[in-house]
Amino acid sequence: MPEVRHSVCALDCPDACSLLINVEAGIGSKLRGDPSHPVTRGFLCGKVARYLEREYSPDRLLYPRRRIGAKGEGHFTRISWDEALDEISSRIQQISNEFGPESILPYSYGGTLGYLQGSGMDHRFFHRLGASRLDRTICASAGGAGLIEALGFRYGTEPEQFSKSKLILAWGANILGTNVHLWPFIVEARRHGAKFYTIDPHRNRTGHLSDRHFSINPGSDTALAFGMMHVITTERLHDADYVARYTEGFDALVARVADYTPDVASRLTGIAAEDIVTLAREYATTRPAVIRLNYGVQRSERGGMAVRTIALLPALVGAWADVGGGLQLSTSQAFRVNRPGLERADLQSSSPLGREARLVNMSTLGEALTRLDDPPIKALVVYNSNPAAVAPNQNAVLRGLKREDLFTVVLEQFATDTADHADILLPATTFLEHTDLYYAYGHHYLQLARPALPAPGEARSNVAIFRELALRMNFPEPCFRDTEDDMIRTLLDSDHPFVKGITLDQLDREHFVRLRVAPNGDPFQPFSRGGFGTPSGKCDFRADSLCYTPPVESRLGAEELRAKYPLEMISPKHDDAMNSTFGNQPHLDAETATALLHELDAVERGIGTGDAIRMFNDRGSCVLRARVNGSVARGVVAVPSSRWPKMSIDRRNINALTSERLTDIGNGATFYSCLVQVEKSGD
Ligand SMILES: Nc1nc2c(c(=O)[nH]1)N[C@H]1C(S)=C(S)[C@@H](COP(=O)(O)OP(=O)(O)OC[C@H]3O[C@@H](n4cnc5c(=O)[nH]c(N)nc54)[C@H](O)[C@@H]3O)O[C@H]1N2
Ligand SMILES: Nc1nc2c(c(=O)[nH]1)N[C@H]1C(S)=C(S)[C@@H](COP(=O)(O)OP(=O)(O)OC[C@H]3O[C@@H](n4cnc5c(=O)[nH]c(N)nc54)[C@H](O)[C@@H]3O)O[C@H]1N2
Ligand code: SF4
Ligand SMILES: [Mo]
Repeated sequence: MPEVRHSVCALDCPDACSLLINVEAGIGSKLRGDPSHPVTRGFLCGKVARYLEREYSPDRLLYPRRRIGAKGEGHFTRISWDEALDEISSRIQQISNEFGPESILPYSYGGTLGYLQGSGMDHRFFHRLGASRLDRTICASAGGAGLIEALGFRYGTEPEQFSKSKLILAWGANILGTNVHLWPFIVEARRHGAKFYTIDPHRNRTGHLSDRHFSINPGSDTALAFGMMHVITTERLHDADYVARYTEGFDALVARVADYTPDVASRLTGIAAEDIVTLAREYATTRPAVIRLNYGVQRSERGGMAVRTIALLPALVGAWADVGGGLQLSTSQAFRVNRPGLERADLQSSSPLGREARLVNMSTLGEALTRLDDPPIKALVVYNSNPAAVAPNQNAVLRGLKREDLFTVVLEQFATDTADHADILLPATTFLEHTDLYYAYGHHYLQLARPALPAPGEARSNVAIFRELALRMNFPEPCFRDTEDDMIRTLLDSDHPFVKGITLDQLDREHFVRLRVAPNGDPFQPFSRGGFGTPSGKCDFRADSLCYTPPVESRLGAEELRAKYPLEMISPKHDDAMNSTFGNQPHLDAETATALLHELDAVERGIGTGDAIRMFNDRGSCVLRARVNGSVARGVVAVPSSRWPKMSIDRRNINALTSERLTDIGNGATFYSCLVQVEKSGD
C-alpha cells in the first residue's frame, strides 16, 4: 500500500497549492491537489499535475561537475562534493581578498517560493561574506511599490471572497493561465449572476471566457483608470460616504482627472469611449466589485503608477467595504514572519566589508556583469533562477556570463542555458525532496512541506549547500549550524497578530494554517473601515503626484524608435509554462517559440501562420513562428515566455529584444514595453 505524503508546490505562482503524493518504496506517483485545502480544492494546474515527469526526468542533474569546454557549451566532468565545495570556497575567498567581498554577486529568484531555500542559509552566507546584495526587481517590485503608495500595505481581497462578488475585473490578469485556483470562485460568482470582464492587450483563454474583453494598448492602464475616475466623479457615482470617512484628497482627484474625458482616454488606450463609460458606470454601481490585478500591468515603463492608480479605484467606489469587494494584487505582506531572523542582514557588520553591501539590480544583470566597476563582479552564484533565459537584454547578459575572468557557480536541477555557463555546477533538490515553509501571494495559508521523496543521485538542497560552504569558510556564528527546523522556528518567532501562536508542531500536524488575519474564519477585510497605511489610516489619493505618460517604447512613445520598430511586443506567461522552468520540454518549446500577430500586420509583411519570422530591434533578434489567431490588436505582438534560448537555432529567446530600462518606481524590469520589427525569415 502506498503511503500518502503531503507537499506544497514551490513554483512561483500565487496559488501555492497543497499537494498529496503516493509514495511506495521511495517512488512517488499520483501527484494531486489536496481536497481539504480551501484554495487548492483538490486539483492542480496542468503543468504540476505532470511534475513527476520532471522529477524523474533522465535529464536531472545528479552530481557536482566542473566545466571542461568553453563557457556556454555545456561540457562538464563529474567531481566529488568535497572537490566542488573546496574549490568554490577557496575561489570565493581569493576573490574577496583581491577585489573585496562586494565583487561577489548572488543571483536568485523564483525557482522556489520556500523561505528556507529562497532566502535562508543563502542570505546568511552572503551577508556574512559581505557580498553585493541583490535587488530582487525582476517580477513584482514596481507593482509592490505602486500598491504600497496607494494602500500602504500589500494586502488584498482573499480568493475565497471572490465568489461573493457581482463584478470581477481581471485587469492584466490571465487567471486561467497563472492563477487557476481563483477560477472556481469566479465560476461560483458567475453562477450567482456576477459579470466577469478582462482588460488585456492579449485576448488569451481567460479573455475568451469573459463576458466582455477590453483590448487595451500596452502600458496605457493609468489612462484607462483616469478615464474611469473621470466618468465616476463627473456622474457622482463614487461612494460619497466611504470617500468622506476613509479617504483624503477627493477634490484634488476630481480636478486631476477632469481632462481625462472618455475621448481622451480612448485615444490613449485604444478602448472605445462608450466602452470606457459603460465600464466605469458598471464598476461604480455594481456591489460587491472586485479587481484581480496581476503583474502584467506593471511590467511597463510606468507600471508603478499604473498599479497605484488602479489600486485607488476601490476606495473611490467604496468596494473595500463589501465582502467580495476590493482588489487583489498580492496577499504576501500578511505573512508577517520573522524574516530578519531568517536572513540575518546584521551579519554584514561582522563581514570583511563591515557595513551594508551595495545593492545590484537583478533587472540590469547585463550591465552589472559587463560595466559595473568599483568593484567589478568577479564571482556570480546563481540558484533558483535562469538569468540567461529570463533577464532582459540577453545579449549583454550572455556577454557577461562568457567573461573568462568571472567565476560562476550554478545550483540547478537541469542543464539550463545559465548552467552551461557555470565553472562549477551543483545538483539541486526539487521541492518534493526538501523541507520548507511557504508563504503565498494569492491566499492566506502558511504551509509546511517535509521531503516526500528521496533526493536522486547526489542532489542537495540550497540550505545544505550554503551550510556546507559556510562551514568551509569557518564562519563562527551558530546560525550556520541551524537545522531546517531551527530556521522555521525562527521564522515563526513573530509578535505580529497574524502569525503569533502558529507553531511548527501545528504545521506538522495540519500542513497548512490560515494566518490569523480575521477571527473564526471570517473574511479578511483590510480596508473596510480605513486601515490604510497612512498616519490617518485614510486612503490618500495624492492627486498632485498622479500622472500619465505613454512608455517611450510604445505606439505613442519616441517617434524615431517607432519609425524603425513599429510593433509593441509583450511576452506574457504561457499557460503551461513556469517562466523557463519547463523549457526543456519539446511541446512547450514549440508553444513558446510562437509570436501572435494581428492579421493586417502579418499580411503587410507577407507572413502567414506557421511561417518562420525574425523579430528584432537595436538590442538583438530572435527567430520564432508566426501565428495569426485574432487574439491581439493591430500593432501588438504577443510572445508567450520563456523558452530556453539553446532550444532555438540562434540560441536566443525573446529577452534578446527586451531592455534594461527600469520602471518609474520600484526599479523593476520593463519586459512589456518593447518596440520591435518583424520580418519573414528564410526557412
Ligand atoms: N502558467 C504559468 N503560471 C505562472 C507563470 C508562468 O510562467 N506560467 N509565472 C508566474 C509568475 S513568475 C508570475 S509573476 C505570475 C504573473 O501572473 P500574471 O500577471 O497573470 O501574468 P503575466 O502574463 O505577466 O501578465 C498578465 C496579463 O497581463 C497582460 N498584459 C501585458 N501588458 C499589459 C498592459 O500593459 N496592460 C494590461 N492591462 N495587461 C497587460 C498579459 O497579456 C497577460 O495576459 O504568474 C505566475 N504563474
Ligand atoms: N520576456 C519575459 N521575461 C521574463 C518575464 C516575462 O513575463 N517576459 N517574467 C519575469 C518574471 S515575472 C520572473 S518571476 C522571472 C522568473 O525567472 P526565474 O526566477 O529565473 O524563474 P525560472 O525561469 O522559472 O527558473 C527558475 C530555475 O530555478 C530552478 N530551481 C527550482 N527550484 C530550485 C531549488 O530548490 N534550488 C535550486 N538551486 N534551483 C531551483 C529551476 O530548475 C529553474 O531552472 O522571469 C522574468 N522574465
Ligand atoms: S503552479 Fe500554481 S496552480 Fe500549479 S500546482 Fe503550483 S501552485 Fe498550484
Ligand atoms: Mo514573476
